[in-house]
Amino acid sequence: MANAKTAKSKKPAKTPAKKAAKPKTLKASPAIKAAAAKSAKRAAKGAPIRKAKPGKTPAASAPRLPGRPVLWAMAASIPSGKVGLALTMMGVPFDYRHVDLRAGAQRSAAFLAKNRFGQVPVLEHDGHFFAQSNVILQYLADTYGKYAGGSAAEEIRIAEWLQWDQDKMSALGSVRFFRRFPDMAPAAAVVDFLRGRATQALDFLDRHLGSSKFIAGPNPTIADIAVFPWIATADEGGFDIARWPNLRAWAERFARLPAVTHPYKLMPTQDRIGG
Ligand SMILES: N[C@@H](CCC(=O)N[C@@H](CS)C(=O)NCC(=O)O)C(=O)O
Repeated sequence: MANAKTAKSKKPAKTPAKKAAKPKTLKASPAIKAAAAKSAKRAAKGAPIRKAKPGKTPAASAPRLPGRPVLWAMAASIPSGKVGLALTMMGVPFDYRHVDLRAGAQRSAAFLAKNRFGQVPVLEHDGHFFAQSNVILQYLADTYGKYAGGSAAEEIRIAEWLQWDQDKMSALGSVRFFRRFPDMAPAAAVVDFLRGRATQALDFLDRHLGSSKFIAGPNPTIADIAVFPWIATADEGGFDIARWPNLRAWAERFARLPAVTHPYKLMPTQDRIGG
């Protein structure tokens, strides 16, 4: 979140031409449009896009200028799917740019200029590029004020889970990857080790969800958005979620929320601009 705020505060003022063009690309409510116009005026004067109101957490204060984001990604990539899911659940229309990982597009100079790590997803928003799926989720939650937690303490709890997700769910992702692309798999012992780590993580999550309705507490947050796409595709790694009843119940509960869809259903497979 800090990165996003820093990036926002360094944002150059918009030119009048850009300001005039922006609203045409937005599909937002009148309230959001009014907030956007106000932010743009302040930005033109060199002010930061959003000033935190005293006594309010960042997530609880008004949304910043919500220009239409562009998601640079690949449909089958779970980190990409997290961002697609977050944008969809937050009701944010986005453009989509397919990055052909098989062709090595992520190593091109043009892509590395967007993301030094050479990976998808990348979120382009208001002239800034954001990398690392869970950081992007925090940026979106902060920007749109949704699934962000209602207090500073909750935001920290969510951040802990996002870190856990990166640490532990990556094993699940690797097992899935090596099953999808066996020719790239390392020695069986390595895959077994990763499977063991993933299983331990699922055991842990199942225990936790025995007493917590959603991952970071009683309400759905970006922590759930980060984890759900891994669980929705766990069968591709040979993990049967039915083995973890609390986890399965959570996944069903989460899937009943408005706009929640399987990552493969919501991610475009080719460029989508507008619409
Ligand atoms: N920690 C990163 C991981 C992203 C990641 O692993 N992306 C993969 C696709 S799922 C990628 O771009 N791989 C291409 C490469 O590393 O060359 C995140 O959460 O965004």
